[in-house]
Amino acid sequence: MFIVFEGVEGSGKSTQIRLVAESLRACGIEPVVTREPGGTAAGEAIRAVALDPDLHVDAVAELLLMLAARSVFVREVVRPALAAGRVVLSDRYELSTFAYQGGGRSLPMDKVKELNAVATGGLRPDLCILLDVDVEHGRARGRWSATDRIEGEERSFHERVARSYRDLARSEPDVALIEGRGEIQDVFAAVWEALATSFPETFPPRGC
Ligand code: Z5A
Repeated sequence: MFIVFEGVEGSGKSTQIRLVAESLRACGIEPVVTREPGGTAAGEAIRAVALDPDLHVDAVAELLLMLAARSVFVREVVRPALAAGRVVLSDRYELSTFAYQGGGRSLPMDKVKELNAVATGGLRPDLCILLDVDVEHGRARGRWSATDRIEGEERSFHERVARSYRDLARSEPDVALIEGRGEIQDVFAAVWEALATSFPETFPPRGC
């Protein structure tokens, strides 16, 4: 089972993945926890280039870097884990590309999706948990420091990303839009409920 967490910076993806992973462990399931771009040695090297604030990377190059990392990620991490029957929890996947490169950079969405399908070989998540937090709220959580090139983009870029995510929640299949502004444990309860509604055998409604 392939579960992806998405949202703007500071939306709480890493926090919620940690809580879901802990609850799965209590149920005797050890998930594969990973992230994009990254998750493999090549992916982490590509991430370093893609996010380096000292490098000039144009929008198309940025898209292709994300997809290069994704191709390795799908083949080296996700497919083998799914073949072994594991639950994969990933911090970001293709919706990030649609929102940041399609929405934020205004690259043509049909081409972005076409190229993405080449990178993924058509592998889609079973469920995408999209944490809905507005840009200011995410930044106010404090981790934001503009140390990566994309984080350092102007406010209007991040507003386009946030709008694009909300559009994608309506247009893409298998996306659960979760209000991300509440207390961590309240957000977690909503995340778990969405997982339990779709896959009650793996995510028992009352936990383990
Ligand atoms: N990117 C792209 O452009 N295209 C692509 O295809 C892909 C990625 C795959 C990777 O960043 C960058 O790559 C990203 C998009 C781009 N750039 N931007 N911008 P990343 O995923 O590594 O970093 P991030 O999205 O900026 O992650 P983050 O800041 O770590 O956010 P998070 O994981 O969603 O949040 P968190 O670490 O769980 O929480 C942040 C803080 O808030 C932390 O102190 C928590 O304790 C706190 N927190 C969390 N939840 C709450 C609640 N509910 N209340 C209060 N405080 C909370």
